[in-house]
Amino acid sequence: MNNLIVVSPEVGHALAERRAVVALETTLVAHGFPPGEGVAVGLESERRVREAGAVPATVGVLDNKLRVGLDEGELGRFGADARKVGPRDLAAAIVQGAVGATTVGGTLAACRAVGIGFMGTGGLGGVHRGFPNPPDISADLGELMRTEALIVSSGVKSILDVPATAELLETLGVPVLGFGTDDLPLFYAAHGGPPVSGRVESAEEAARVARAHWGLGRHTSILLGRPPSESLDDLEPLIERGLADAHEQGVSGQNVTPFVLAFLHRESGGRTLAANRDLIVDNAALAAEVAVEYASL
Ligand code: PSU
Ligand code: MN
Repeated sequence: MNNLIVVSPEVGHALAERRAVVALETTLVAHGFPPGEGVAVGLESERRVREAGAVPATVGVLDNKLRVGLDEGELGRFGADARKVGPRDLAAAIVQGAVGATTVGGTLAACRAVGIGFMGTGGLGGVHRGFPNPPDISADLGELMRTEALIVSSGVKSILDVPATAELLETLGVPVLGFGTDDLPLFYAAHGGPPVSGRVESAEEAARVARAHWGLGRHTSILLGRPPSESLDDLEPLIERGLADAHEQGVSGQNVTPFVLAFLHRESGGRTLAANRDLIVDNAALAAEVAVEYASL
């Protein structure tokens, strides 16, 4: 380890003893919910990870360090004015003393650096719709290609081109497992995505597949897609309006995803907000269950 990364004592001890640790991101805390509400989602995710017997390791940049494991006061600093920090942004955020909310990709980079093998999130980033000019492909995919971690999410965010993202995951050799499902969940919707590369029925089975994948010398992540318990199946028209709105207002790059999520939260009368919160904390809990199974293999 070097002095750019600070691991909390609790997470450090758990890693040293090879106990179950689950990484959580801070972009959704800072930018995935209306001001103030994201911190509650982060805290509830941590609670669910603990309840399942694992140690939460929430990741973000604070005070010139990449921090792994935050306390409540520290998590509270990840407000709407935090910088969105993907893998390319880590170094500058550290040097410049920014409050840096790490994306899935940024969080996976921390996982690789400190040896955390499990993570929970809401929905992965991927290929944006229409392969726009310039093309927009989430840096989440680049880190999935090179980080040995199993990440539980409700598939790929449905505001993206999900089939194209699934094809790219295949190209990168990233297993896409369905948790009791043959097709990838569509974030807010439980079903309707492209076929998964393999279906597992339990946390224990997912843990065994992960061990075999890494045991074969595969150095990629594994996506475990968990369908949200409550499925919102009528959102496509609203998603199209949100994307059109973003386009008309000239929103681009890292701002697209938070813009469209906020649009949906507002225009659905809070339905996507509740759904997003529930699926994030449930995914964190499942990531913890898999991590606990893995530790006992
Ligand atoms: N899942 C959610 N809400 C979010 C995200 C995931 O339920 O806000 C974030 C993650 O941090 C993910 C990021 O890495 O969206 C993808 O952003 P982009 O499309 O700009 O790569
Ligand atoms: Mn992007």
